[in-house]
Amino acid sequence: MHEYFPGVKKIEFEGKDSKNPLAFSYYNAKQIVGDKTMEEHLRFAVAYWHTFKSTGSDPFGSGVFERPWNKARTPMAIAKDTLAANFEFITKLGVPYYCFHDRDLAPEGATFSESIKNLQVITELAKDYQENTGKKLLWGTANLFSHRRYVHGAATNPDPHVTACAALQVRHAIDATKELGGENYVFWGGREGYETLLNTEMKREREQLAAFLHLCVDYARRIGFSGQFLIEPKPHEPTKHQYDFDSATVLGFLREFDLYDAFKINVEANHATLAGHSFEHDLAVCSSAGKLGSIDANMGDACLGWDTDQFPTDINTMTRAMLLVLEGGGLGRGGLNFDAKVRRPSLDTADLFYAHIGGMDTFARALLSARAIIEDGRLSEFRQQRYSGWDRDFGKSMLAGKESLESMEAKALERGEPEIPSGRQEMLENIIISYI
Ligand code: XLS
Ligand code: NI
Ligand code: NI
Repeated sequence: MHEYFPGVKKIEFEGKDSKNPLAFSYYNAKQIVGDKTMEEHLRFAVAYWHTFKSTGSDPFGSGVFERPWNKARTPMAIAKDTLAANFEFITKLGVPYYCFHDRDLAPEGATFSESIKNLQVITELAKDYQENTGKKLLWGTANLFSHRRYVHGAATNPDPHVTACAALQVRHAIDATKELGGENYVFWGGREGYETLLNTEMKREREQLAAFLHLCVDYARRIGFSGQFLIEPKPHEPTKHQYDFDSATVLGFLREFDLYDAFKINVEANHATLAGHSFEHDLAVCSSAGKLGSIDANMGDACLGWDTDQFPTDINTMTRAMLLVLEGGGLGRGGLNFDAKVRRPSLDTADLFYAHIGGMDTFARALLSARAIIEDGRLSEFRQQRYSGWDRDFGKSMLAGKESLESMEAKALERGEPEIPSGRQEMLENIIISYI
């Protein structure tokens, strides 16, 4: 069988003093951290689109990556080569999962039937690779944003004919995900949003999106797909106003249209920051609602206002993220999908390994630090103390609905002006710093 990464052997853990760029310094898959191995905590996935299909193109120039798996003469031959490269890559990297869009896996055909067939053929091959390598699918999704037919959106399109095309695509993407034992299925908004209200009826578009998602839920139930459905929020890009702006907006949308129980959220770090939040904020919104489904692990660039999809290297941010994940009971059937791409000048296939190794080591360190911070206990103790009034007498009684404005007023009058304590932010930040 052809080897696409001949210079690379299985990436091993060598410890933090290692100078080998093709080794892990912190990620030690079988190391026990608390109640699970690192591998079980982190559930890493490689994103097919960035790692294998990204060309390095930008608005100023076309593709520059000359990937050996993208060279065959027909689109289906390329798809087969790419599949081989994917399984070689995730096996050498030691990552348990991958994620794809239907169109990453198999090319669009000349007709709808051909597109469906292409996906089925590659899905069968992927199934064999999974069986032979033990690798698994974290999630699948449908690309409802690249093709010309979707310029005005998919489910939110002013023409239901286009929405029918999207339905066809999602149906087969769910089938492929089910066939491959995918643990989740993701809906990212793509072009579900708008450029100008001059040509847009927002009320209709949001109702269409909800009706479409109901069809998807019904279909998945009917065919017995047991994976978790996830929505991935993003505030802008490609459209100016994306309907799934952030996690809080999506949770409100799900409630409004009776979809709440059927979905969790896939939080992407760079999308949260584009929405003007921190990554932690969006994680906290989900986790406090019991809705944290999975994570697209990447980061943006503070100097650039778009989805730069860089590999995560910021230990401070990722430690705070892992704190939230651990405090919320872990990732469940979700995982950490590297929705991240190497920069345009990172031309070599070796760069794909360096990028993922860095991301994995960052999260391994973040996991270890977060676990140590939890064991230290000072942070949670401080927070518990800060709210302890709500666990006592009239705090508790107000929460139980047993007080009135009058009875609360009586308490205020009785107790007089409260003493106000410090929030201690800097002291708490120092606890984090001492562990990273
Ligand atoms: C784009 C999104 C996309 C989703 C999957 O910004 O992150 O890659 O994760 O459609
Ligand atoms: Ni994403
Ligand atoms: Ni993104």
